[in-house]
Amino acid sequence: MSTNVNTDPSTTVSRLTSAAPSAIAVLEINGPLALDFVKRCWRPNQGDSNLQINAIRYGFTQFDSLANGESIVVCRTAEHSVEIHCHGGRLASEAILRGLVAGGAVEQTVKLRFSAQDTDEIVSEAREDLLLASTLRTTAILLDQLRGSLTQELQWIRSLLIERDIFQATKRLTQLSSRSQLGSHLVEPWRVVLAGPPNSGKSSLLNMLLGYTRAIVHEQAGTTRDVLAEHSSFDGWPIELVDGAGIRTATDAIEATGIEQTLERIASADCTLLLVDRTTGWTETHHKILNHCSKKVVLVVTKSDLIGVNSIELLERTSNIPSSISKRVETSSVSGAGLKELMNAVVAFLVPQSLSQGDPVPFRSRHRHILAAALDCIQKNEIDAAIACLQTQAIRE
Ligand SMILES: Nc1nc2c(ncn2[C@@H]2O[C@H](COP(=O)(O)OP(=O)(O)OP(=O)(O)O)[C@@H](O)[C@H]2O)c(=O)[nH]1
Ligand SMILES: [Mg+2]
Repeated sequence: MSTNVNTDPSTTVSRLTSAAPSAIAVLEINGPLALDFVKRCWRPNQGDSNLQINAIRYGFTQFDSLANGESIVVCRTAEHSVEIHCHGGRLASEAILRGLVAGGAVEQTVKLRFSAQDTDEIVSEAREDLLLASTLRTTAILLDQLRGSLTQELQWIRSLLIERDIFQATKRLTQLSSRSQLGSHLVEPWRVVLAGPPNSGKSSLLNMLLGYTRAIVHEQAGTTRDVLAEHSSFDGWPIELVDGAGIRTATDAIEATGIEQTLERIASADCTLLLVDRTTGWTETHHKILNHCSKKVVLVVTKSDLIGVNSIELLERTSNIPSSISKRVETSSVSGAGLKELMNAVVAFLVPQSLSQGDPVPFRSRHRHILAAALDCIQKNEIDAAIACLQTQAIRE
């Protein structure tokens, strides 16, 4: 395909798969001239270049560019629609997309592509977020919303309001709102920060939880200085684990900066794992860290392999651990003891409600605002306004 051809606004090309590198990327060409576009840039490995609907064909790209000779699979999915499946590396798919644009097609963002395809905005949003979901569990929840769970629930609540069944409508709206927190983490991970004095075992625990050595572990106190963040999942929920500098009076300016950054992360964390080394016990530093924790805290007594007594009991008897820390777990990064229990405690904290297959979940801030607005109207006894909040137009952006 030669470059600098006049742009044809009726032919669009979109990337249907995530921009993140993956095994395979899928591009879609749409429009009355889609077939011509594909025929100009594709050389079949055998046979002619006729494309029957739903037939899968193999071949190579033929552009006047670096994308020339790339192995691709071509499938005409409808009269005016053709998919190109290519290697999923960012540059390989980008080169083909650029080749098509240079040939005159117009690039369409995936958001616009999905909006054009779906009559329901929530379905488009679920389709978009599915590209970014990182676990099977969150993928399944988004698939439920793609199949209409949230839309149907909003319609159902709306019909309850029309019938003036305010009690049931409020109950269902409240239940839906209670899933907002969970819904906001289907793509964005929960942030879990490991905090404690130097040498309490933060980096060792990070490595154990990740299942590979990410952070340097050393007996010298003050080993970690930079903040380290890695993505993982606990029981299918996306988690970002953060390790940082041990909290103490800094010995130099670099360590002071690291401690400052770690305290900032603690303050904004969804959950803090407050580590107490069982050989040193609870200290004033733990109180200081606790003052920075804005949300949930799990007390983790580390190095349980070192002494044979129940250190949590010992700790509770000998120190003034605030009773506000209700979750306490004992772990060993040597034996792996307590890790499963710790992960369960974190999940129980972050995802307190249970979810069944097909349950509706508000997963965008737009949905949360609609629910809040509807509940607010009901509280003011403005039922028609609440109905208006939930009607289809309001569900669209
Ligand atoms: N026996 C035993 N030793 C541990 C355990 N966890 C950590 N250690 C040891 O404790 C020392 C400090 O461990 P780190 O994981 O580097 O501690 P840290 O909290 O990250 O320390 P800083 O980065 O200096 O703040 C190392 O010598 C580890 O081998 C454990 O569960 N059991
Ligand atoms: Mg460390």
